[in-house]
Amino acid sequence: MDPDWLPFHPNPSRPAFRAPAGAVDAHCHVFGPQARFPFAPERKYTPCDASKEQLFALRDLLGFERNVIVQATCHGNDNRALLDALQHSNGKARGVASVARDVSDAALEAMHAAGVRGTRFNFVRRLVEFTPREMLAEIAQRIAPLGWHVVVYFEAQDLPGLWDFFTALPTVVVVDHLGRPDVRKPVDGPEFERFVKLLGEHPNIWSKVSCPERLSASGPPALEGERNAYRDVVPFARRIVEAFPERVLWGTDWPHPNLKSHMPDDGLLADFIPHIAPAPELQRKLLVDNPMHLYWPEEAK
Ligand code: 0GY
Repeated sequence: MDPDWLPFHPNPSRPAFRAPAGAVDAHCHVFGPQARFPFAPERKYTPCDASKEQLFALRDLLGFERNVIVQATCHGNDNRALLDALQHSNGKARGVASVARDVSDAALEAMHAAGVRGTRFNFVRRLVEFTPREMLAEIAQRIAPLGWHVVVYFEAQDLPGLWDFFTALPTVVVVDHLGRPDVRKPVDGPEFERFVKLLGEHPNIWSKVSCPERLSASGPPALEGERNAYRDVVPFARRIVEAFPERVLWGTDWPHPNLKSHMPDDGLLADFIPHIAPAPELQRKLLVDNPMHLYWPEEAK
């Protein structure tokens, strides 16, 4: 399969937003290099290489200090690129891996030592084949004693069918990208209310308030350099940040895998933060306290 998506922004702008000291980009990826870490044969898309060095340079440009690197489906259950990045991060990156039910205890322990603190279950139909729930439940039981959590990715219309599975999980559960709401629907309509209820009723469920560039219906900025893009996502993200300030995370999603419409300027994405978390106190929770609690608990205040 040839690369089938756009390369990431070659020259992201420096954001106007000043992140608080210790800020964590809690959702980003590394891919390849393909020659060393081949992509999974069962993948649904092929990204271009996105190296740890490029990720760490972006971190510095944006004024962040740490990364949470998340395994994406294009690498399947082969976490070597992720582990390599963690091991070369000087302790400044932790990870979310993807594991199979038959993963050995030794492999889990090695991942933990490298900085993995969670596993990801993907329910987005365009990205993965169906994985039986009982297998995922078994994986959750395996990783719970390590203190890991489960990251879940799904689309809003699938939440009713996943509700019972998510709410029975024995760990913290982090939902990617606000549960992918359809932002053309009202923020107080039944679909998003269901998501708010999920977090409201289950104190172990968290949400990433990331990826306005994926969720926006109004689309990319009309002009290069325009800093007013993706505003239709703001009410959704802001509602979750304000209702659950202790259970939200933010990430760039660099290098924006499988995004077909456009490639966002990561500086512009960072400038989105004060719109969804206006008060400095909210920003500190979103970018520092919450990710530290989940990924570096031994250092968290
Ligand atoms: C993201 C979003 C996407 C891809 C993946 O694991 C993945 O391949 O998560 C997507 O296509 O929406 O968070 O990277």
